[in-house]
Amino acid sequence: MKIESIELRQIAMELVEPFETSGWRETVRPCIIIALRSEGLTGYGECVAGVGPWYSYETVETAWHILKDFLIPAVLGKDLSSPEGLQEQLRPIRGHPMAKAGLEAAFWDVLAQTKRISLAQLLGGTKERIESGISIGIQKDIPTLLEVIERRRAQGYKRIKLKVKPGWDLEVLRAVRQRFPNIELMADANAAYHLADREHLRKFDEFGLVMLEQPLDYDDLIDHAALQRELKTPICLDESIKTPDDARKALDIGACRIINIKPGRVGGLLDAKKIHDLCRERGVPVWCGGMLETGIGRAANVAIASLSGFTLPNDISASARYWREDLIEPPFVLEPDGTIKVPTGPGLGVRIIRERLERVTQRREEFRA
Ligand code: OSB
Ligand code: MG
Repeated sequence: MKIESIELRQIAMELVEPFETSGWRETVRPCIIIALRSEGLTGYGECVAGVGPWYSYETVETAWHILKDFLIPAVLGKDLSSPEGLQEQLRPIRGHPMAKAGLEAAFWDVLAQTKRISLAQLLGGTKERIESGISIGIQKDIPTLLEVIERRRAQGYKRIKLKVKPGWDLEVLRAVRQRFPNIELMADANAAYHLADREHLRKFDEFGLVMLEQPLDYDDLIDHAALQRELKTPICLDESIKTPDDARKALDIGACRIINIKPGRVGGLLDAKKIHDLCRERGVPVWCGGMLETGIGRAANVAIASLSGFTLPNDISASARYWREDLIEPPFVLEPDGTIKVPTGPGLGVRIIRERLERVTQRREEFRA
């Protein structure tokens, strides 16, 4: 498969409601959409780097630079037949997993299209539907949060994830548990605490959370292992797991009991699958996290979440949870049983709405072999 051309588009999409975590607040979601052409087909990938270096060090600007000046020159005009082959070309370039993952995703889409199978099939997915959960940002007060949860439950979201931070945690969880004693509930701190907060974090155990996501530093494994020894609640790592080796080390030292897999964070679907395979071997549950993706990135997440080891609900909600108009057709919708259907058409299995993509494009550049 000769890579004939690659197009980068920086887009900006307005979120239907702001999204706030322990460390940042987003109202508009910029990202880079990568279109890769080969053998008369076009594959699409989404690079999830955003406005600023808050979740990780990557931003739209760094990703554009790395794609344009390093990743694209490394693969343009090359004849590559597998994601392993693509990864090999990118190996000399260190870091920048989100930039790599966006490019790799476009390649996976074309590859699946040439084989006339869905991306889910190509990845080895077996599920026809994936379980959908929702991540609810920090709200202005507790009554507002309770209303939001009520509304989301009514829409069919079964698993609720709450963003927490010091000052928006125990009291909030207590109120939520009082109102919803039996819901599947979890919390995500986005690295807002320190090991010195261990006494405070032990109090999370009283809420029966299915997991506590990334309580400590974004680069840490060691302190998480110490914390996990003291908590009943399973720790799930997000930010700290950047490679399959990180996942192996985390499991070896007991830094977590669950892993959130995000293709963007780990450099692509190939390494996301490797982490899935490792966790499955070791009996560790995984689920697919989200980065507020448009339908393009969402479709790739749905595909990887169709693998059998993704046994916990994913941060993959319906298109309407994020966008007034998604970039794809049909949009992802929540089924009455709280799941999302895995597309069966070739590649991503969704149609990209070119006019909408054009409308949200802020910068575009094309590279030809
Ligand atoms: O930590 O999981 C996270 C969104 C942006 C960056 C980081 C995270 C999140 C979410 C929302 O929690 C996931 C989603 O619904 O896409
Ligand atoms: Mg997280």
